[in-house]
Amino acid sequence: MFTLYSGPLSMFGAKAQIAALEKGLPFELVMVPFDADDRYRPRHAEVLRVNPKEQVPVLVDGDLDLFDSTQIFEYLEDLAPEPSLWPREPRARARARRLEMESDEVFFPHVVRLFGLQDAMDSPPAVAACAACAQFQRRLEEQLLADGRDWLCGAYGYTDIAFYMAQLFAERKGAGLTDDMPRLRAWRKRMTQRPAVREVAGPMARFLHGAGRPVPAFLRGFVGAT
Ligand SMILES: N[C@@H](CCC(=O)N[C@@H](CS)C(=O)NCC(=O)O)C(=O)O
Repeated sequence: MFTLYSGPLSMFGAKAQIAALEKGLPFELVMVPFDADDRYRPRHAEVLRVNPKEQVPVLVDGDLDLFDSTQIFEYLEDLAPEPSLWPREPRARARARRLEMESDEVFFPHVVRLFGLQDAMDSPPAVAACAACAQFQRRLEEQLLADGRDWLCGAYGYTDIAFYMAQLFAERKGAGLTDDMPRLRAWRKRMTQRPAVREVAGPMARFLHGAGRPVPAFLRGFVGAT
């Protein structure tokens, strides 16, 4: 049994938590403090001990300390190879890993830029960040979900988990899915129906609601709002 340190609005922690639930692995979840200014203060002692970047998620399994959601994915995959959450074929696997990385490191940074621009969504940097998000999402809509495919990289897996969390935050910050992305909307609905995803997205929606923050429309069912 390992311990996973995450935060109530940690999109990277949520990735790791969903994956652990999908694998059916027993674990203890520790939510680190998170203040009204969206800062992880005070830092949890275990997060400080394990991660020089002082970020969640952190996983502690006996004498093994890990940080970074993608590193945690790899450990979970080795711990519980079934159900596999990466494609088996090497090129398909490489492509899935590439998109998982792009979701975190190409798409999500545009969303992060919007965090500080919520009162200036008409400003050139905000417009550019929204355009970059739309371009990325359109690529998935047109290329990956074509031909009736249900998941981004073949079977359901880590890439779906990573992009679900990244787009959830894009939605919160004004760069969400648009009406011309019906396949991504259907994919998101499929994602939101998965028990592992519900177990993580539900508390996140309720945390937002409890803090008086907007809840994305596709998550409002979790808080009983319309
Ligand atoms: N690449 C890392 C990113 C982790 C990350 O940015 N974590 C955020 C929460 S979602 C955090 O702890 N931020 C606190 C800070 O940077 O001060 C991963 O995949 O785990």
